[in-house]
Amino acid sequence: MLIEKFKIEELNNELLSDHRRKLNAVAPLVRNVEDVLQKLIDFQIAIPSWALGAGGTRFGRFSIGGEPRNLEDKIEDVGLLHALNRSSGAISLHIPWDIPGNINSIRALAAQYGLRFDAVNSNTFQDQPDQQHSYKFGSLQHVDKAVRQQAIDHNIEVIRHGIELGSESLTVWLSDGSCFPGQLNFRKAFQNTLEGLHEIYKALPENWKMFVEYKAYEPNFYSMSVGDWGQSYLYASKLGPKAYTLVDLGHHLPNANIEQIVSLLLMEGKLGGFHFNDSKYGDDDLTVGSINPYQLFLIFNELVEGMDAKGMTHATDLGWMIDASHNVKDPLEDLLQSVEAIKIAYAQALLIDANELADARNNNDVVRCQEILQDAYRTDVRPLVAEARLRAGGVLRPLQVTRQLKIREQLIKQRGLKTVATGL
Ligand code: AFD
Ligand code: MN
Ligand code: MN
Repeated sequence: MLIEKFKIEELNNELLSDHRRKLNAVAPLVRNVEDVLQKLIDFQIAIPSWALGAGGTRFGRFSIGGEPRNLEDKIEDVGLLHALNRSSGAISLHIPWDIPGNINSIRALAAQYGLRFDAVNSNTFQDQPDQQHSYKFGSLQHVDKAVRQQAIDHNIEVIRHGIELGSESLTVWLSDGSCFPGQLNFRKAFQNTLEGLHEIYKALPENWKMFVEYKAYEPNFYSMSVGDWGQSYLYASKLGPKAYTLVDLGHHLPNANIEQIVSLLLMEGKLGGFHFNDSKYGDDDLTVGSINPYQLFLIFNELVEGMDAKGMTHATDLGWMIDASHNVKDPLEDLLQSVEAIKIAYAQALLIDANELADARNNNDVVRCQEILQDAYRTDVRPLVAEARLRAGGVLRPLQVTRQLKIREQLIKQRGLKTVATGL
């Protein structure tokens, strides 16, 4: 669904005076407002192809209606998000859920919406109907070499698809592990996994990155073969300079200090990117910023400070992606909320004066340290985020517009009420 330029302007015009009033209140509080706005304009967050329909839970799945039926529809949905917020200019595909039929027309369709292809994701956590060996007892860690080889071959095939699409990274998330004590030899599982990752690593093109994603538990409940950042870091270090750790915000045990993990991985040059979401208990895949926006802000504070210390480019030197699932909200609205939450946290982190914070730290002025952080966090930066969106050609209020234009109703008319996306 394309939204015409004039429509966007018309919608913005009605809100412009209200926007200006709010912007004028916050802009003078920001030291380097033009620089902040440019950074916000540049910052793009990739949308995963599996987040555009109703994910459901293991108990059930409730249709939203008008869900994408195929890869073309998924690209169209991300294109719509990007037209509204100008911050979702990339899509991340899961193979084999989203194998492009005609690569040229898929590339042309994405280009039409101004989208690029972000990391490609492999899948060795499910058995496919035509698959020879089962992943029931793991993939790269498996005791049987034939199963391991099948998983390696699959990942190499995913890289091949990625090359055709113009992706530049592979994300490997392994559901491997064990459900019961004694089931696995930890060392052998690690060594097998490392060996397999090595084979995959060798197939990466020169300019590619490999992201090794960790997860504390689920679907295995006793051990995971890449269970935490330490294990991921170990694999990434042994693999070589193209391998990095990927942090999914929902993949830690409760109360983990994620911002500290982020800071140290960044310091070591081994932080590859993010899967943003939010959670209360586990891998809940909730809307970014819906449960713990302060934690998100603290993470961005470490990112901005750590990337600046290394002279990195915020927008492009790490992989930024959402990884969420939707049970009760319209996925398009949910994703707009997530992107907005990320940009708000980023904008707040950009407000922090690193020198001032360093000075407070050096004087052991703990109170001032907290004040500096919370001053930034409690600044309403929403008008800045909206201004960046406006300048980039987006709409001032994406959520409001989605409802005004009755996007979901239109999609239901176009696609039907009971459609299910591939992979869901
Ligand atoms: C998993 C991981 C991961 C994977 C996805 C598949 O977070 O990134 O690709 O779900 O649906 O929990
Ligand atoms: Mn993830
Ligand atoms: Mn997850």
